[in-house]
Amino acid sequence: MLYPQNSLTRRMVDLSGFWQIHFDETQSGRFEAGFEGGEMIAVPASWNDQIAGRRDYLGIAWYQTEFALPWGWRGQRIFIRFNSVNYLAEVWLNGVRLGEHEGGHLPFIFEITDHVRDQGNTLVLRVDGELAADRVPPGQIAGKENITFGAANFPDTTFDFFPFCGIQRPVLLYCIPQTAITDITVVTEIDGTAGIVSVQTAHTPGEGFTTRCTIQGHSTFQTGEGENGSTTLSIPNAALWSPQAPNLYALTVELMYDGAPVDSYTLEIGIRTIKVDGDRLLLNGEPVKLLGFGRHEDFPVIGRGLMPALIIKDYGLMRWIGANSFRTSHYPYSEQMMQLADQLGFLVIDETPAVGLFFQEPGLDRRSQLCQQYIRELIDRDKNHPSVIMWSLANEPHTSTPEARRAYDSPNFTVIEHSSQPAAVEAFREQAALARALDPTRPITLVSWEGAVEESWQFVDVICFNRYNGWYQQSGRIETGVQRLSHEIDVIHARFPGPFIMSEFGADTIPGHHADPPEMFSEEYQAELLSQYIAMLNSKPFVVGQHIWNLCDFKTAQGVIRMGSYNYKGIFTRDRRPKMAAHRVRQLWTGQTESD
Ligand code: GCB
Repeated sequence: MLYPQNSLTRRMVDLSGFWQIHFDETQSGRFEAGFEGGEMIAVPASWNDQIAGRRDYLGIAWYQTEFALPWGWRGQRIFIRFNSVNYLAEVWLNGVRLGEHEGGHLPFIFEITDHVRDQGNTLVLRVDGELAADRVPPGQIAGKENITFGAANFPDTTFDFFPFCGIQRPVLLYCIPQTAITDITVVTEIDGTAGIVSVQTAHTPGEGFTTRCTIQGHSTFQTGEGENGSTTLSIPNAALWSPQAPNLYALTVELMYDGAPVDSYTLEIGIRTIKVDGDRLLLNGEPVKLLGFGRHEDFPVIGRGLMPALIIKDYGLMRWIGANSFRTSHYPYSEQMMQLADQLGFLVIDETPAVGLFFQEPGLDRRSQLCQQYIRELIDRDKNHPSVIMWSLANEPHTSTPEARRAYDSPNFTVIEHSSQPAAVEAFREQAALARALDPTRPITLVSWEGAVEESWQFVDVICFNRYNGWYQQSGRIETGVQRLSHEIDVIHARFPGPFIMSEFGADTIPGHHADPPEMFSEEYQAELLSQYIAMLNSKPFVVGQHIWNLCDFKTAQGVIRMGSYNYKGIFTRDRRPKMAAHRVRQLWTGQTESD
């Protein structure tokens, strides 16, 4: 999927601004053609903390805006693109239903060429933010104990972040030529000092078209027998892409007719390889270690809405602390975040919105289909980013059987046969195969807290493990917790050899709360816990990554383990001020002290 852009042949305008919203608690209204008397709402941004009294509203809301067709677009093909609407969106233009899309965080597009007027267009969305057991991420099963937290949450999520709703990323209106480039897929290899760039292109069907691909002075043609083509460019003495030197090349694809370009699209690409070799993760043939974070798109007032300044701020914080990597926990991040990862040189574990899954409860078929849809949409969206080095199929699905859990929780981590539920194994077998078929070039992972009883790890290339010893377990006893964890990691590695990433570890910390000796929730405790984890992880050669949970404090549902409905495991506060641990981690990761 190509991000809209302005070029010689393409135009794009952003419909962000003040729209109207009508909350439809009783679900009685049909407002396909528009409505009177709504409230004002800023798009993009979640509605929850923006509109007074709507923080916990997760029902139906109708959005509307008006727009005119920009001058000169008539005669082109015209589309509307929603970068992210959470959770389910149904869309109408001038009363004509365009379609619907399920799942927040991934873009969707409708062609509106035949429905758009020159002026006075009314765009209407019905957004459904309800949590339900057959959605992904799922809500609770009615009448059952909360599968993740034991005690009830409000709103009743199965995951540990606030279920913000609404139009959370820009809505773009764009036009392309009648016959246009519709897709580009880039794969890079390294041959000695040359970069080998394979480009596959697709265009709308048409006779007599050829495609030209150019990278800074190197160009090749693929002659168009049909709408799909491929070509390979060799770049001598290529400047490779890496965190130390995020070199990018502009690849321009032109669709030619009668010797002249009728469409042109430019993509920033990076020449790099990513491979698993035994216990190592190799970037451009060299071992690489990931230092970084799990994060959230989360900020006061805007909720999960796109805020470009916050993206810059967070990359600045990650740079300062010596991070080179992050995981898009627990859903795909904005396309702007991904573009900057390419430009700034961050290594990204790109995660689908599958979090808090369960496999015995009703709705499994729907949930599994949605997971597959998300894998397709994510790879389609992000396949050309050099920063994306791995696909994460899910975070913390609840996979083990109760018997396996009981045996594993013993001092020696006893692993019994068939430790995962068969339905979970089947689901991840299929998902892993799908991801590999769609992208054979990148490793895949599954992020789990289950430990060596996670049978679905057999399908992935890299183990990503979340664990909170010294916090949820061995509370108050950091050393005991880290020792036990060290042993557990060895047990996991013996069962699932290969590169291992500690994808979450941390401790909730109230900024300004101090204790000596360190005590849970104090700044000292967080700094000490992270130091001991990092030392232990550094001692194991197969550990290729350490991602602290979390970069910043973030909003959650209400529940007894979340004071003020925040997760306080950030090493920066929600408004991005450093806690003591931020300085400690910076010292450990960069060797620099506060005064440097
Ligand atoms: C986890 C989850 C993450 C939570 C974290 C915590 O394992 O993956 O979403 O926020 O634990 O702090 O409990």
